[in-house]
Amino acid sequence: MNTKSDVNKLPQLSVGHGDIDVLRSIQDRVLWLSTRIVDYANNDRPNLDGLKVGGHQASSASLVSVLTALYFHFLDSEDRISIKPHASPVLHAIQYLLGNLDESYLKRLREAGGLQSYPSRTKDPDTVDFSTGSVGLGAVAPLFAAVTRQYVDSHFGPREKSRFISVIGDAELDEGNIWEALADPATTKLGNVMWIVDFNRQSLDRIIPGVRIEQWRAQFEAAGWHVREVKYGSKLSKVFEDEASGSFKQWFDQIPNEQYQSLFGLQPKDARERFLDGAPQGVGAFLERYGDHELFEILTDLGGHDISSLIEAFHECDQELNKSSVVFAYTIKGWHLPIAGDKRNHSAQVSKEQIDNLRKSVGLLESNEWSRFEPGSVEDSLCLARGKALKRDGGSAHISADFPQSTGTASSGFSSSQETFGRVLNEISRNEAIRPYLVTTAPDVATSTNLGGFINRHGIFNRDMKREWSNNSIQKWTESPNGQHIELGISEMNLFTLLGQLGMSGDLSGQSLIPIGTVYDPFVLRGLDAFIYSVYSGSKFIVAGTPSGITLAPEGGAHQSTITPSVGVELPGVVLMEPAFGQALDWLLCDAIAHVAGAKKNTAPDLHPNELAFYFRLTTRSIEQQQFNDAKKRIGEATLRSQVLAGAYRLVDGRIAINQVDNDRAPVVYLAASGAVMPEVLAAGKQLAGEGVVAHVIDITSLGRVFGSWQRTLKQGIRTATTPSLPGVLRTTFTERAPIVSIHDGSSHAMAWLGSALGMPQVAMGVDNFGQSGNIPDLYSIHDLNSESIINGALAAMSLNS
Ligand SMILES: Cc1ncc(C[n+]2csc(CCOP(=O)(O)OP(=O)(O)O)c2C)c(N)n1
Ligand SMILES: [Mg+2]
Repeated sequence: MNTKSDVNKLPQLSVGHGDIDVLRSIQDRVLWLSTRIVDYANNDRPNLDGLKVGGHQASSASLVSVLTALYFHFLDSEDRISIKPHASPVLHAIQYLLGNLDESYLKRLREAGGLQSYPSRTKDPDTVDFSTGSVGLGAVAPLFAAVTRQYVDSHFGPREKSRFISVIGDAELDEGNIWEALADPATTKLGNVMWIVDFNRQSLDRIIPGVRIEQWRAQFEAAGWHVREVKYGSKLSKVFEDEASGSFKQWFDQIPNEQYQSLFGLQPKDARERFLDGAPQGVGAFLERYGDHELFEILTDLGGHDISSLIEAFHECDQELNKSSVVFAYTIKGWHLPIAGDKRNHSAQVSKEQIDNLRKSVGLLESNEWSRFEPGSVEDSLCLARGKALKRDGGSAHISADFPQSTGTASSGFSSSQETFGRVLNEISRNEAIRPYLVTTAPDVATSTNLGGFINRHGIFNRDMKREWSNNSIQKWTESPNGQHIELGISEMNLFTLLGQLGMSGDLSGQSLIPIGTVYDPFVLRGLDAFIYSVYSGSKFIVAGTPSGITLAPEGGAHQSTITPSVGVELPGVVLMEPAFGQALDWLLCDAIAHVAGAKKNTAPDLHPNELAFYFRLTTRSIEQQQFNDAKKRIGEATLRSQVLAGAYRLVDGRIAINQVDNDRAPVVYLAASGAVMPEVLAAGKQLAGEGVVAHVIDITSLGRVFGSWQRTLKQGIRTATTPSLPGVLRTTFTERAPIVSIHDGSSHAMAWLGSALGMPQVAMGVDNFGQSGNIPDLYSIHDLNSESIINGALAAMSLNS
């Protein structure tokens, strides 16, 4: 039973946290403000474009009790919390009452520069620990933040305890990424994780069919979680105390969601009849003792709106030191609003008259409807006290080290970029000033992406020492609390979610890290939502997609990536790198590591200021390194390095290559390419030179940076109504006006803008069909990437120019 008098007996309800009546009064105000925030944006703010502004009053009302209990009683300043996207008005209403948000923002929901429709770490004016919006992603983020904290505590000493809390919608449980997250051994036994499911049995379209709780309970328990239900409010609990209530309770637990939800639209008398439809013998007779109105109140009295029951459940979860917990809080979508429980209430809004009634019911007038509580009132005192108690000392431990520009990893003879990646990483981890901050992770592809050397040297992270059962001198994968690789099962979603959280550990766990993940390039797309989520949240990390393209030839079409370069180029905050040569990769990786560590601004000129994630698209194809060394001699190491970092350099100067007296009158063409296909490009260039064509070979080391520079200069021109200048990187590499052939082991589309940037005709060559198994010569021939096709492409480009 959860009456007010019982609350005082709760063990953890300490003095200073306010009693339940005060919390209820705050809860009413939170309901009012969150409803009015949406109402104002839609009905009071001038609407310039005629679009419905939107907002979710019902989804918000569903959580006012849970969030009031959390913010005004349960949370500590060190806790980190993720809040269901559609309850953002509740979050901001609470931040306002706590003194963390200026009143003016309450009128600015869904307005540019105002409150975001869904909680945003990077765009909201008040503190948001986890962005949410794409359901499921923000839900699991705190779980991976807790994994990160465990790692940080283990390597850098324990921080002050944080609980990682997720408040999620019940339909979010339909998203597969939730179950991928729960299933991974890396996320188990985290006693500081608590999820609260807003169990309102409604999604966007419908009442969720049947009764799902048994299934959810079994799934969470199977993953080792503690499951707690907060189902009955105090009125229901009181009724169930009566021994004669057995059949009623049984029916209340069994009644299908659709039937139960339909009660909300009925008059109390009809609700009784509806509830009893299909009920077993005896239920009707038992309920005779209650009048229609009283019965309606009992039937709709759910635990997710009973603050004391919620608090009790949260504290119970706190006792679980070795298990994550999930609380199913039974709630009503649209609680205490006229749209409560209505199956079409997801985006419904209450009328002006209903707003007036709600305002009146919480004792406010139009003149003071936005005010905080009366100064000196008990509610005001609690708001002030909680505002103070939840203040967090910011401050993240930055990494201060001298970051090398190069590891000096030898690049001569033949090597592949994937192999060089492994060697550079290994080399950089010898630097004791940097080594402690490096953390790698992979979804079951660590060995096949060349992380093996790093893992042999630095081990696998496990919070417990693990016994080694088989001695393997080649693969020494010791698992210990000191290990620096977090091995995941095959879930690219988990990879990018974890990378995202590792890359925010400065903010969320007080210690910055340098996270590096590897993944087969085609499967970047399996984790794409989490990749987007992580950069949207402001995380910094490095990811290597390897191997990539059709160059992993015998592996066949299912493993060949074609559209990933576009993803890397187009995703804001992501920098796509695809160096062909080892030395270039070494420079780029060293630079990316320094950048992720927050050690410096970019060293390369013209760079986008908002670079967050560095995406290296690599290959297992071994290629001759000599050509790069020749270019280094010609250009000079320092200049070449800055060009490589800026995204492109001239690998072959066609004018030198043709070695022809009448050089000036020779036709000119650019062969611009990235990565694995470079040997074919060089061969084509050589042949063209032999035929008297000036064929400059441009190695695009970072398509992302070149594109970013171009777009920035264009936008600058557009904004200032001036002729856009050509960005430095294009000016220094494409020094003369000539047609272009782009060649890429990826969709031809990703580089197809180059001609437009340079104002010249372009032939874009790439892989625009699904692949198949084969060897590289066969596949390059099938996809027109062999040197003969490239030469024909060059001729086509030159003819377009004539
Ligand atoms: C990945 C994703 N798919 C679809 C949506 C659109 N959408 C927004 S809310 C919602 C239903 C959410 O239901 P629930 O989580 O139960 O929240 P409630 O509104 O009931 O509190 C859907 C489908 C979304 N935001 N994200
Ligand atoms: Mg729901």
